[in-house]
Amino acid sequence: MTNSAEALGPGSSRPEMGLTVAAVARRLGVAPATLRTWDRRYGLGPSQHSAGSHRRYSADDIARLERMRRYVLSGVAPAEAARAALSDGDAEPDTSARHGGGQVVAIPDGTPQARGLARAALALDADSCRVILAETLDRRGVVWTWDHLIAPVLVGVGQRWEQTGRGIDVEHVLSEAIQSELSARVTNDNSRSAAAVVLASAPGENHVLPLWALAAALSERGVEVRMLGARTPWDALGQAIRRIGPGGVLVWSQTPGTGDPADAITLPDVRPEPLLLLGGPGWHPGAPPRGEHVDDLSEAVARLSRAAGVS
Ligand code: B12
Repeated sequence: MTNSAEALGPGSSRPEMGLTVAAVARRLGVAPATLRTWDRRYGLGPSQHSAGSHRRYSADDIARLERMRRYVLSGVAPAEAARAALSDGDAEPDTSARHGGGQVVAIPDGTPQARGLARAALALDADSCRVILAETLDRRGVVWTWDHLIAPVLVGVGQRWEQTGRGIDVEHVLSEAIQSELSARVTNDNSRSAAAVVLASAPGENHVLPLWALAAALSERGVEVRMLGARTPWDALGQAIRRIGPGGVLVWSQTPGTGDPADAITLPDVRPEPLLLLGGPGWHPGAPPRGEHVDDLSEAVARLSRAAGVS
C-alpha cells in the first residue's frame, strides 16, 4: 500500500469519496491535462463512479498513477509504463522500451532525468516532458533544473539539428513544455522587491527560454518580474523602463544578428539608473558601451535580485 493509499484510508475524513482530477494532479505534481491523457490513452483513470458528474480517483487508482509517473520519470515509454502500472506492480516495465524510437540526443555526463527528457522530446511526448520538468523543478528548484536538466538537453537537441537538419518538431515540443512549466512558476504575488526587473529578448530575437528560466528563478526568490518576451524593439524597451522604473533589466540575444550592444545606447537615461545586463551568446564580444555582459543563470539571478532590493 502506498502513502497516497494510506492518506485516503482510515485517516481520511471521507475515504469513500476519492480524489478529484485537480487534487490528484496537485498530489502527484502532474498537470490535470496529463492525467486526462493517461486516462484516455491508457485507461489509467478513476475507477469509482460517484453520483455527481465528476469521477473520483480511489487509493488504488492513485497508486497506479504514482507507478506510472515513476516509470515515465525514469525514461520508460508511456505505453510500456502504463502496461506495467496497470499490472498492479506485478510486472516491472521493460526498460528497453524507451522513448524516441531508437533515436538519440547526445548529452555528455547527462543525468537520468536529462536522458529521460531527451527521449520524451524525441518521441514528441509533451506530457512526459512536462512531468519530468515539473518534478525536477519542484524537487531541485529552477537554477539546478535549468543548469543540469534543461540546458544540456537543449544544447543536445540543437546540435542534433545542426548535424542532421532534423528535429525542429522535437525542438518545438520541448520548447513549449519548458516554457509552460517555467512560466507557470512566475508570479508576482509573493513579491518582496523594492523595484521590479524587466526581461526582454533583443529585436529580431525569437529565442526566449533563458528569460523564462530567469523569470521563474527570480520569482522563486520573491523578485517582481515584468516579462516583455521575444523581439522587443529598443524603443519599446525604453518606454517600459520609463514607465516601470525597474531596478534591473536583462536583454537576451541568442543569435549573432540580434545582439549589437551599441543599440543599448538609445535606452533612456532614468534615475535611479537600473542595472543593465546583456545575456546570451548572440552579443558582440568585447566591452559594451552600455550595460555589462553576464555569463550564466546563477550570476544573472544574484545580480538582478540585488538590483531589485532582494538579497
Ligand atoms: C530552443 C531553440 C529554438 C526554439 C526557441 C523557442 C523559444 N521559445 O525560445 C525555436 C524552435 C523557435 C528556434 C528557432 C530557431 N533556431 Co534555435 N535553438 C534552440 C536551442 C535548441 C535552445 C536555445 C536556448 O534556449 N539556449 C539557451 C542555452 C541552453 O544555450 P546557450 O545560450 O548556448 O548557453 C550558453 C550561455 O548562454 C550560458 N547560459 C545558459 N543559460 C543561461 C541563462 C542566462 C540567464 C544567462 C545569462 C546565460 C546562460 O551558458 C551557456 C554556455 O556558455 C538552441 C541550441 C543551443 N545550443 O542553444 C538552438 C539555436 C540557438 N537555434 C539556432 C537556429 C539557427 C535557429 C533558427 C534560425 C533555425 C531553426 N533551428 O529552427 C530558428 C529561427 C529563430 C529566430 N528567427 O530567431 C542555432 C543558432 C546558431 C547561431 N549561432 O546562429 C542554434 C544554436 C542551434 C544550432 N546548434 O545550430 N530555436
